[in-house]
Amino acid sequence: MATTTPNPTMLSFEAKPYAFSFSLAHTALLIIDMQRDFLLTKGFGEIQGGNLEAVQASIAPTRKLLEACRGAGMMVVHTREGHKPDLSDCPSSKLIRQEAAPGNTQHKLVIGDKGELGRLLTRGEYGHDIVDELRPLPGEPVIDKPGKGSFWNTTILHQLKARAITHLIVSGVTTECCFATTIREANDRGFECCGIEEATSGYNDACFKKSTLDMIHWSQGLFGFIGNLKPLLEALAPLSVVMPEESGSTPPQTPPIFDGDLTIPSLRRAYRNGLSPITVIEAIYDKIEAYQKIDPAVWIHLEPRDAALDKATKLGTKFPDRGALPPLFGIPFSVKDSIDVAGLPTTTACPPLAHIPSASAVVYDRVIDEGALFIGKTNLDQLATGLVGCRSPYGTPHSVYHKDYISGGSSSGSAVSVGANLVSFSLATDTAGSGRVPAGFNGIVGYKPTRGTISFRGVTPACLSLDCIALSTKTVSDARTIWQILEGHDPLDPYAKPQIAFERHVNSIGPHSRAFKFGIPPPEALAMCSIPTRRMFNETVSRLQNLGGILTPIDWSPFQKAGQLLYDGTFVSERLASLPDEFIEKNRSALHPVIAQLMDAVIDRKSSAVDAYRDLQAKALYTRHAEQVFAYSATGVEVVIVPTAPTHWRIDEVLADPINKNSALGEFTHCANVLDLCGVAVAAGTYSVAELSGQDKDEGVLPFSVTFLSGSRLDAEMLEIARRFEESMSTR
Ligand code: TIU
Repeated sequence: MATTTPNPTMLSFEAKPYAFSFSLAHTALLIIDMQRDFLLTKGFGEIQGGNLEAVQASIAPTRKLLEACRGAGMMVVHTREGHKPDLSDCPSSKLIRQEAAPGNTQHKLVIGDKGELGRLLTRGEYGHDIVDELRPLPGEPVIDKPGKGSFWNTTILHQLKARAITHLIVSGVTTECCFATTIREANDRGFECCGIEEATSGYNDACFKKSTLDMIHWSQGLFGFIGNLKPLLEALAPLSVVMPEESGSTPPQTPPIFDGDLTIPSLRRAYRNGLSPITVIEAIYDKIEAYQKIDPAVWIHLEPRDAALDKATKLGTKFPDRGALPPLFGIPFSVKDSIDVAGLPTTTACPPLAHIPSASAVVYDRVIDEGALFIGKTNLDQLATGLVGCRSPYGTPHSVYHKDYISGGSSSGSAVSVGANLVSFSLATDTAGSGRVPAGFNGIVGYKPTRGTISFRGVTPACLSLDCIALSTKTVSDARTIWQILEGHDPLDPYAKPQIAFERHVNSIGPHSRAFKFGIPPPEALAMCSIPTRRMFNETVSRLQNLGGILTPIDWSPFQKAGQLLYDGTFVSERLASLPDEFIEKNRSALHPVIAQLMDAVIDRKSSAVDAYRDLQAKALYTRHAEQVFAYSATGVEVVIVPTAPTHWRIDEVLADPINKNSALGEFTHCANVLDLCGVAVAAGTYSVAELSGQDKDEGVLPFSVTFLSGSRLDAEMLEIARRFEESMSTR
């Protein structure tokens, strides 16, 4: 397994009230509001009577700080204060109070009024943007905030948690206003903050700066820490990676060799050092062609090599500066063939349903916008219905570990394309386990975020109210990277959740920062698992305990009942609701026989509207019960751990008994979307085929996979625990 361990380096530098200690991987530089409106003449700040000389003094030190943090690989977040052009997000207190002051001569122009840098503090205007010296690089989040603090009505807390950030180095303007408010807000949410004296300033430094900073570190650190720039730069210096263009030397004449590692941080590093995406495309097409001989059932559509090379060439021309590449520059990916790519047929492995969309799915466009390279569309179980990978007219892919064993489905080709190292990631879907099960059977990560947090627009539904985008990746960190790019409210997706939800605090220091509580299914639920699955699941539990996990009793019944509801209830009828009327009857001969049999059984049930409402009510009740399991309380757990699948079938076993073998595989995955959970399947070692089959003569190994489940919108918490588990597996 590739090692993507974030740099665990602990750094420390002198600060008040005592040294500020932080781990690089869990720290972000936060640069507050270094906007033209606050820093330049004719901007909002000057119009309000602010002393520009004072605030401008912070630009050069902030730039030094920014360069040092970028050089060390630290996350950088920028904020901008401002409002929507219609000012609907600007409270009257902010708009009127100062202007209404008796004898006011200073606040003649207010937010939204026209100034020489554009409408004041209004998004999209020249003055609202960040000064040239501190311009954000692609991939660095820019938080647009309506308040003085950075947390009110923004997604910053979520974005920091999504990257497992617990410590903040804070800079920017103005010290007395947005800088101080942000540190106070961050402190309430559990962050350890250190403000940098030289890299912040305000409009009245003579009166306020010292007091503002003193108040932060007063009383042994009431709100946080205050340090100086120089000791921080000294602490960061040893970690600095000097970019070729910064060093002034000519870039290396021989481009770096591609080592075959397709994980995102590794490719990013190679591209920064001059690797050409053309080299990567050539190498992976060689591999794809070789793999066709091992498994010809992975792809439904493969981009021609020349077309992919052409896109790689254009990408290189579009982004000539290797120090400012978008986050997915040159990252090759595949797409499950139920997800639209404009101009290519979407088949859902069901030729009668094929159509050629004129627009691509939102998820496809997002990754393309960030520089990813599309390689092809992958095989799946027909209508995205199945967990086996044996239900497609385009052939039956097998596990990358063993030709006799199933790939899992329905995102079969997606998982194999990543598991066989043909692409870095795949965009897939997961309704009942379709992203997690095949990930488990191919030794990769299968992540199913909370439903409604990634747009499902442009995807052919399987069971629309339960469908979810899934990501197939090599590592948890890669899954997290893609998730952060894809996430966001889509007002045109009827199942989208609101953008901002209640968020829990972080535990940045002390014993709580590493501890977590987890639950597992009871022994009777695990009894159906194969011998190696049970053995390895027990080992996984011990490993989690060694990582600080506290095994905590949970109520398993909502998980079990929700799983049954999906399989035995009326939700399967929703699969028919997304198809044209009488589609099954009219196309039976063109359908995969198992799918036809399954759909006929659903039609024959003649479920009533009453049945469907009863199931919806049961779903609501079980969801409430599951919320209790993950409650933000002394009894709640952060994650529930389950084997991704109870066993691993051979292809011939599934063909002999297609429906029962399929249903058994969903024992630990069916419940997740019914209960509105998030889940991630993570590789957890291998076992010998002989242990599974009981036949000493059987050769080879198969992958074991564990799935972490957590409550609605607890993705960030879940992924960090999963990442720590994965890290422990690779450093065994
Ligand atoms: N008015 C003032 O001093 N500052 C602000 O309104 N925003 C920030 O501090 N960024």
